[in-house]
Amino acid sequence: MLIKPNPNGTDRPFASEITPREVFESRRQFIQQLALGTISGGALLEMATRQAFAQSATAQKLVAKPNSAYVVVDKPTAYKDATSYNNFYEFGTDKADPAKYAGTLKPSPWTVSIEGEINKPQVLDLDGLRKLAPLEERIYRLRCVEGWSMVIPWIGYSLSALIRKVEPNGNAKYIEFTSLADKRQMPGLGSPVLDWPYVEGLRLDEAMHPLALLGLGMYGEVLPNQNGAPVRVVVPWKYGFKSAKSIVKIRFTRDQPKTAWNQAAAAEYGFYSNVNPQVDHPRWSQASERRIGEDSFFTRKRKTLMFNGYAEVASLYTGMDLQKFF
Ligand SMILES: Nc1nc2c(c(=O)[nH]1)N[C@H]1C(S)=C(S)[C@@H](COP(=O)(O)O)O[C@H]1N2
Ligand SMILES: [Mo]
Repeated sequence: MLIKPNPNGTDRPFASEITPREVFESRRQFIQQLALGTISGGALLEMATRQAFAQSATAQKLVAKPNSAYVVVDKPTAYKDATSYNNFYEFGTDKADPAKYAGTLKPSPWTVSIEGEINKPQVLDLDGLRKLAPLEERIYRLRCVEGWSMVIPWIGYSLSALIRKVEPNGNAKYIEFTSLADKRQMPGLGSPVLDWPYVEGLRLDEAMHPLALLGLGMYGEVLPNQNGAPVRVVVPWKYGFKSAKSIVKIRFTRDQPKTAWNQAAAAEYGFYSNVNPQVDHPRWSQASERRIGEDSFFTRKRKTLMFNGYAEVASLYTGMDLQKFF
């Protein structure tokens, strides 16, 4: 995000304002079916997987029940795109680097240490994490601060289930997530682009919102390494960088965590980083976005929605100046 002067890219000129008929028709049909309720979450996933020719033959399947409360109107991004256009700086800063180099990450065995202002500190292994709550499939939009977005069928459960299990005490106001930082597994750590390890955080009430997800899989399988195997956070109403990958530590704190991107450039990446089309990044607009997979010559950019379209989180920020607390 600090690499290119404008990662959002210059807008391409549009040869035509008209969407090709085929694209328009299929989109209209899709939306009609959604409106009629003839497409279920499961069917949406099936469509996503059908697009996903390149889905790994070896990846472990992960069974999850589609949660129809968390389905978006937009078509899921093709698996191939979601797994080959990534930000995971521990493996390099190019979008293609994580898919190329994350093969050295060992997602098993894995443990997450849960510490800080809680009554029940503990270390959970993968089995413990997968059994902590019923696995759900939820289709979420993910909007990167750089100006692109995807739609991904995640597998996991509300982070609140884990939080309740460890019993935060009265001092716990924030929650901090730390990603793995192991030079032997992560070639990108050699570059000082961020102060490793990658750290992210939320206010505790944000983390308790049912939308905040502890992610263990996507597209019916365990997380691919480049997407943050074996466990990550997914906070769909915030810019993508709030969703830390490959986490090894969850710490409950009194004070606001020092997060990696905020430490690197506080004027550009605030602690809250809620998706907000009205608050521009100092170097580019946040008013619209490019949907990965749609970026053909004819495709117009999409308007970015407040809280990435997740208006139900607005009450978390009542009375806050969202220009100031960006
Ligand atoms: N540990 C770690 N987590 C990370 C990042 C990173 O570089 N390192 N990049 C973030 C950014 S900027 C985005 S947009 C999302 C991308 O997630 P995806 O590759 O699964 O789409 O991961 C986030 N989580
Ligand atoms: Mo991002």
